[in-house]
Amino acid sequence: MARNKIALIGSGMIGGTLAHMIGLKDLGDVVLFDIAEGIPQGKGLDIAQSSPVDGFDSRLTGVNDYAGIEGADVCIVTAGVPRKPGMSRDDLLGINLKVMEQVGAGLKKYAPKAFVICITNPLDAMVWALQKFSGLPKTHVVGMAGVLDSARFRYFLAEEFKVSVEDVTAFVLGGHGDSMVPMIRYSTVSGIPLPDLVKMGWTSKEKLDQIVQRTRDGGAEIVGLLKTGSAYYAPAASAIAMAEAYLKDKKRVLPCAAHLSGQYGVKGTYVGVPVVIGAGGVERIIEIDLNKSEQKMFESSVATVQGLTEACVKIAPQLA
Ligand code: A3D
Repeated sequence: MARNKIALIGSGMIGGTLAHMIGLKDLGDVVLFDIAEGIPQGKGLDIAQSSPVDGFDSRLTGVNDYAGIEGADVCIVTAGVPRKPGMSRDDLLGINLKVMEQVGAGLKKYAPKAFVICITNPLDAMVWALQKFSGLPKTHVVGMAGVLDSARFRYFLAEEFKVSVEDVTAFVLGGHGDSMVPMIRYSTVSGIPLPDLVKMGWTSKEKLDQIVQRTRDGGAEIVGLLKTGSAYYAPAASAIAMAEAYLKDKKRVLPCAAHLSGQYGVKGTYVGVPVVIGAGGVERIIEIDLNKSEQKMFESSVATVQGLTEACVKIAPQLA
């Protein structure tokens, strides 16, 4: 059986980390693509030289031509620019939209059957544009944000409760940005919902509110510390979980930016919701019950995302 081919469109901080993780997990052969000459080739060679030490057989190559991604099973897109301190994700819209147009054309020509995971910010608008530019099925173009936002939430909660991160489940709905909606009611420690843990005295409502806010600001906290770019280890790990769910038909339930066609009362927008990922791509969108305040937060998050997609249409009217 042929090995899986995983194409990484963008070989910067996240792209390089993805390539290394794919090697360590032996998920398949990797093609790193970038417009910067030498970067994908250099990173590919460096990681390949670690393979005898770590004992993996993934082949890693670097290319500057989309022909190199031909026939990829999975494409993970990080091409574009990241934030600098003081910038919001939305400030990246104009420049990264142009990048999505090029990536979309490359995917359409060389990898029309791939499962595509977009990471480029502003995430929900970029994945929406990428699906339109590429023309790939909506089930096969998805955005990574919810897995990362939930992981941040889980990490902070595990720290607060002094329990293993493995026993904390959490998820975050809505757009990737300040309007994301961490779902307190649906987040648990081994099945015990957070509101019950407040009643049990494990934490206070105020502390929980602080954790929610820190989760919302999770990306900015790291940008502020790094000063020259944004987070890359946890974003890469999150995208790998999605790729693995597809390649191994795991049918994992993960929060992802998925195309809504009426679910949650939303049509034609990509936004973060829980989905099932398996060999069919996004196989199911899970509609959970929202209470009034969650519904309100979700709607305002959707409105923010729709504002960004409208801004995309102003720049690229063919997206309308
Ligand atoms: P960085 O290290 O700058 O890598 C981006 C790479 O894209 C660079 O190597 C560029 O040369 C390359 N590139 C630029 N233009 C093109 C193009 N037209 N075609 C192909 N490659 C191109 O950034 P990064 O890896 O740290 O971040 C990548 C993206 O992910 C940014 O937009 C970030 O904002 C975003 N990001 C998203 C999340 C989410 O949770 C959604 C988290 C962290 C970063």
